[in-house]
Amino acid sequence: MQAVATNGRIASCLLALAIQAGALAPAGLQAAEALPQASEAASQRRLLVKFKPGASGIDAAALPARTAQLAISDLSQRLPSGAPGRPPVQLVLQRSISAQLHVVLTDRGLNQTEMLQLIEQLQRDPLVEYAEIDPRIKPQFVPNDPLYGSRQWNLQPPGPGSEGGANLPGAWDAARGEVAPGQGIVVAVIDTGLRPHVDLASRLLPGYDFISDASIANDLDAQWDSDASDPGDWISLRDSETAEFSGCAVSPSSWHGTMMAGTIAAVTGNSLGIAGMAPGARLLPVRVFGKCGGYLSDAITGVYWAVGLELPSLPDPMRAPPLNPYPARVINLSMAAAGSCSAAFQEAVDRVRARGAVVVAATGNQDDMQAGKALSQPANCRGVIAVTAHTRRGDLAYYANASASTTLSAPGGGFGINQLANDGDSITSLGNSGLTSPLSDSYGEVRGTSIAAAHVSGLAALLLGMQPNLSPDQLRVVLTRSARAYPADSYCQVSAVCGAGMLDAEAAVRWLQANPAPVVPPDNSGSDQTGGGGGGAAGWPEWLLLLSAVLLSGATRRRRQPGPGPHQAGRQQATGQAGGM
Ligand SMILES: [Ca+2]
Ligand SMILES: [Ca+2]
Repeated sequence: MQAVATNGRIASCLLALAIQAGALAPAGLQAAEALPQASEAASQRRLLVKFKPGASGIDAAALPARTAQLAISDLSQRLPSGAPGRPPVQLVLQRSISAQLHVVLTDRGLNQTEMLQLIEQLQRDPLVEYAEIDPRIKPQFVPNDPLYGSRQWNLQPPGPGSEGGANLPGAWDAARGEVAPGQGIVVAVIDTGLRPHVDLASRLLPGYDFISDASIANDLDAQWDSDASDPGDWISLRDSETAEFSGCAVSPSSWHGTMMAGTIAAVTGNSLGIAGMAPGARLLPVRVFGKCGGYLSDAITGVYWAVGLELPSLPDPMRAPPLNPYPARVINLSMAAAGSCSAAFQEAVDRVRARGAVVVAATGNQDDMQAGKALSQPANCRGVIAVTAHTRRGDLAYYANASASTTLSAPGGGFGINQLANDGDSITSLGNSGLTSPLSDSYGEVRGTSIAAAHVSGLAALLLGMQPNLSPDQLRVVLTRSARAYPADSYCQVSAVCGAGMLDAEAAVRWLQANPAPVVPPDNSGSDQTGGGGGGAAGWPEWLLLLSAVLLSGATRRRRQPGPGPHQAGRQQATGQAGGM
């Protein structure tokens, strides 16, 4: 492919991996039940009335409806007359629940004050044991996916010790309506491809494999083909000794794309595994990374295809793919390369934004304890939603790049800059047990700005499902205006490099409901991003394209640095410290 020869090779390193050492044990898990929640109806007609035992001769088990009707009618007659000018309230039996307990309707709608007055009058009747409002109860959507309750702190409402949760339950309820949150919205996962995980498969659309280099692709089919499944991206010791993969870290397969996809839109409510943020969204797998990463040119090509742009016809063997019939509204770029935004990446961002797609990117994992690390590309391209990562406690994650042009933060897991007590939990998502080629479905732990970006993509899909005509800039306004303040005295609260705040799904949904036509301020259109279009990395012998997630701890190997890029790629072995793994 000519484009490859003219493009700098983006040697990738998996700064970022995930452990999938088998399914999490279900011990201690519980399926959540729907929780009743009273609504605030403006006008009410329904109440419950229970007569005392023996009252009015209505104790018979086989209760004639007529008897209950008469008892309610008599009760109605005994009510004091209403306020001056208002006729007394008449009561009508709606149905009986038991011999003594009845659902009763008033003859007209009563406001809250009137209803409470009526209940007080009824309570004073010598034959009434109790009377109360028959409230409207809405089920609160609580996923029955077993790991939701036990492992997915990242989706839970914030609380003491878990200040960083993205607060999904209220968002799901408010966004739900008659359809699943995110329904009708396509999210492109520009990544390593996806596994047809049982907790994901029904959400997958037909994708495409844009890896143009056979050794990177690590598959048996053509360069560029319609199979976007992830065959694994492991680097063996032998691989690392070849010229092709020189400088690449020895690592098992990452299943990186599958992890991102699980957080965005895992099958939810199927009593299995995890819940996804936008259960109604569809996932478009666009495979651009394989062994040791991939080329910028392939990534950009995948982005163009994902939004439905026609690609130029190409000489064999790179046959032009068919037009994507499922254009994405959300482009998830959980990747990072050193340097300022390349001209080609900026152009891609501009073109897909012009088609109405929102571009979400990870700020990068510099993987050290330093604060104030500059954003990687493409997070530093103009118009991109740049997502840094925070921990369960709401601390800036130690590995996360963050600067003045960060848009906001989302759960990324791991320890934070301040190393708070009881912090450090990772994010649970989907994986595969295969260390090289895929074996069986698994659930694994991940941390990084990659998975933080996936959270923002998930919420973007949920919001677009509510209001599909939102522009990328309007969506940025919703996300930033609704972001939750960082915890008091946290690094981000005092440093101003973490963007607008922490992702808050319920706040975003409610903000959008209150502001259905968000106004985009001139300084909030994405033009405040730094580094755009500079092509500053052009002179580098090699770039690093990082799949920005981090593997859990164990023996650490440091990747040899191929260039002056600041990114260290440490990857570590599974230790099994994540419960049940
Ligand atoms: Ca292929
Ligand atoms: Ca599930």
